[in-house]
Amino acid sequence: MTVPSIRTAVTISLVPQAKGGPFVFWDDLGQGIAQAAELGFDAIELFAPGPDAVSATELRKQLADHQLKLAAVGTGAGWVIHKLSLTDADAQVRRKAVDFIRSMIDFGGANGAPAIIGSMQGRWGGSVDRVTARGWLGEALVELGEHARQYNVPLLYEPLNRYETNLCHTQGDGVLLLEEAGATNARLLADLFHMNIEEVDIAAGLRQSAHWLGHVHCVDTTRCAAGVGHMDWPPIVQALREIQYSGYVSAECLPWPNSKAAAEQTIRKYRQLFS
Ligand code: LER
Ligand code: MN
Repeated sequence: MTVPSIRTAVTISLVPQAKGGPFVFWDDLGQGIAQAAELGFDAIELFAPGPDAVSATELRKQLADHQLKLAAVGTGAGWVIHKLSLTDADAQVRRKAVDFIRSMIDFGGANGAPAIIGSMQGRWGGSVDRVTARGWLGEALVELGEHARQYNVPLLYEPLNRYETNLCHTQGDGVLLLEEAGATNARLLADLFHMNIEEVDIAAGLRQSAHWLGHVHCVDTTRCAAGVGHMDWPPIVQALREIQYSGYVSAECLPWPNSKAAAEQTIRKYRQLFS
């Protein structure tokens, strides 16, 4: 169906506090997995409340039964539920944030999947200046990337738009952050929703990430499923081909008009774009 190098994933959220967020399937892991398989996705991306919400063994079995992979696990529950961030002014909170992400790396790693650092990066402000916060973030990306190595997966770092962080907004700046920190086992996550707000040119941003690119949240300008918006797709597909991107395109999008329709729309558009 799709070219072997680009694989497809769809999101499942098990975090009630994230209701209203950009996830296709909600609450019921088994049902989400069954629907993802039925539609022909290669994998699911899981947003879980913590490392113990689902047993890694049980997850492995359910995925194997449906011939699905785990593409990635989100860590945003550490922020949404526990208000932990890697750039909090309080060293104890920063340490708890690192520990939470370590446990999510273990959870994902047990199923061959990387963990994503998005909202857990936090923001600078108050008593913490930008350079200090970027320094703490860089150190955490090194430490957590090294922790992920044992599972042969990278750590995924996601630049976010200006309304969600003030630390790093673009792929180009993400490359700088990883290079300056020496985070050699971290890779960038390109979320086209954030990129549509922050990049001068989305395709150029993807080219800038080049070998640092590890995952794509592939959604439309509306944050609905690909195809439900005014994204200019041909240059994006061309850029991914040029940099020989071989990771997942994942539907971290709103369940609009409902979960099933968003998933169907996504897989239809992914096949059209990436076949
Ligand atoms: C949040 O806007 C987002 O895109 C997530 O992937 C961050 O964890
Ligand atoms: Mn995202």
